[in-house]
Amino acid sequence: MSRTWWKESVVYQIYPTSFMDSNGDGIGDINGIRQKLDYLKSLGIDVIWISPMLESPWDDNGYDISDYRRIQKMFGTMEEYELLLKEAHERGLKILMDLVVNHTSDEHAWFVESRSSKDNPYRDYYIWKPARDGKEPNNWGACFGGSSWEYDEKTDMYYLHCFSKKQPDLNWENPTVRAEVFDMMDWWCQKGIDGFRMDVISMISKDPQFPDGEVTNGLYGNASPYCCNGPHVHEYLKEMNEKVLSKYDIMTVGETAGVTIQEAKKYAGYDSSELNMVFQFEHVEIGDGRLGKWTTSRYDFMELKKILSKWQRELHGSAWNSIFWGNHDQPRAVSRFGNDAPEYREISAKMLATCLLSLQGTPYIYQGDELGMSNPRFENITDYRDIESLHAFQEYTEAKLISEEEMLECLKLRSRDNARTPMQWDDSANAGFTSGTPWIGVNKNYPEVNVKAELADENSVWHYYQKMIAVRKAHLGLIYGAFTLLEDEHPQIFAYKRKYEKETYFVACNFSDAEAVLSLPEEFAAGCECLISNYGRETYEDTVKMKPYEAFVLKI
Ligand code: TEU
Ligand code: CA
Repeated sequence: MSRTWWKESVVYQIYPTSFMDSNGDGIGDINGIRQKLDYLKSLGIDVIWISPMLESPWDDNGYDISDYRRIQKMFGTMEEYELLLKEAHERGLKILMDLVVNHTSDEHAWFVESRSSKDNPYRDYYIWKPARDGKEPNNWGACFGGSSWEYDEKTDMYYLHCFSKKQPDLNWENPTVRAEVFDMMDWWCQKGIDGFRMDVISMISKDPQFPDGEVTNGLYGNASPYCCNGPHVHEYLKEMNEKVLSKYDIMTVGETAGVTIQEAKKYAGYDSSELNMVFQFEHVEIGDGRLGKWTTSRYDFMELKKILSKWQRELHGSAWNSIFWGNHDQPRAVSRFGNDAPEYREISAKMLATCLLSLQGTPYIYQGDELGMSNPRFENITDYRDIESLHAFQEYTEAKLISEEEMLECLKLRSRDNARTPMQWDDSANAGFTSGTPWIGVNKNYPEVNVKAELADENSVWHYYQKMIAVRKAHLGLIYGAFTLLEDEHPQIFAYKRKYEKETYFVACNFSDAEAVLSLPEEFAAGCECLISNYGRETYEDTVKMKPYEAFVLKI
């Protein structure tokens, strides 16, 4: 196993709109991030992934880019971005750019040209189809509601948009599109960015037949089988690697919704010459029902354990994992996988940190999870901002697939806005995030859950994250070690061994609010070094009565 910086890094994701507002307009910005670089350095992270900050009409909070080479005004200027890069590098921190090239904004100059006429040179930068029987070319539903096809009167054709109608999909079959994207990527690498998180990169090659999908929600066909992991996706990524990625010492992570183990080995295989790693989503989709993520059921622990173990076991030796509980699209980790009740929020957040930072793969910490930030549980649909949540609420309640009350309960658990409330810096107004009016409500628990309070409390979630990051970095076995699942059938405990050269580690995480009995493996029973315990225990022997959400790491 060759040692590599991006395998040994801990990544911190910043959602810039909600991280820190330096100019009082209620929206986070670049200078706000610069102010917090020392905070991030003190946590012990190495790489910062920042969600898009490029010019955008803000239909999907910046994942609809209208100019790939200009910084979005509300975040600041190119000079401020370059200063951020410089000051991050001065601290030994790297910065990943969020690359959104499956689609652009409909306000991108390319699309404005493309839609202007059928023989415009940019026409084939996008995917245009004629009507089928006077209607959309197929039955695909868009991720943000409605059909995946938008009719354009001017040229009497439909264009494809897998997300919102303001996010037309680029036509990657067109070599000129690929060349434009690679040129833009190179331009950013020349500026000194340290890599890319690649938005829905598994979707850049579609099934050329564009067949109808299975109707699962009673409204539209499921497009995923025909627009994820398509026929040319690996060809395009090999070309990207050859023309751009291979020229720089950068890190790449692909967002590959719908990816299987076999596909992941193609995207991120050590011998694939494509990407360094990918995000898989099987664990965060546990509990999905007939309306997909819109459910109030949390998750089945045994399924979670099975999925995480599968990815640990089956990628080992052939591809590198990424490990995450949350991001800007997911609810808060402690609400989704831990327990955000006051008596369990902190201890279960520490348990999740223990698991996140003791598995093989690059760990990704989402802003605020190091505090144990939880879902805000907004009461009204007017509290929500996310296009996905708002469209789903409207579409599903109007179609009478679910009541408004039930849908609000689903939003409280699964809406993307749960992770997009402002970062909680202190107990002053708006949690110290802004001196203005925040673009979205602040979680009401900010007086208790905030950076200032947690830095002052050595038993805080924050200090536990800092310590667990340090434990991971001090023990290569927790990074590179082979994973073996133990206690496969235990209904509460996720226990596993990590073996690396002469070192063996034992990790146990109680995912339940009840006590759980665990017999330590023979080699650990006679007492060994306890590297960390979220209950502060120093030794573990023989048979352990684990407390609710107890977690620990042992080493021999
Ligand atoms: O997300 C891709 C995606 O599939 C999301 O819709 C996510 O899986 C879903 O919301 C979870 O329920 C990426 C970005 O991360 C997301 O923020 C963008 O909205 C989307 O692509 C379009 O760019
Ligand atoms: Ca601002």
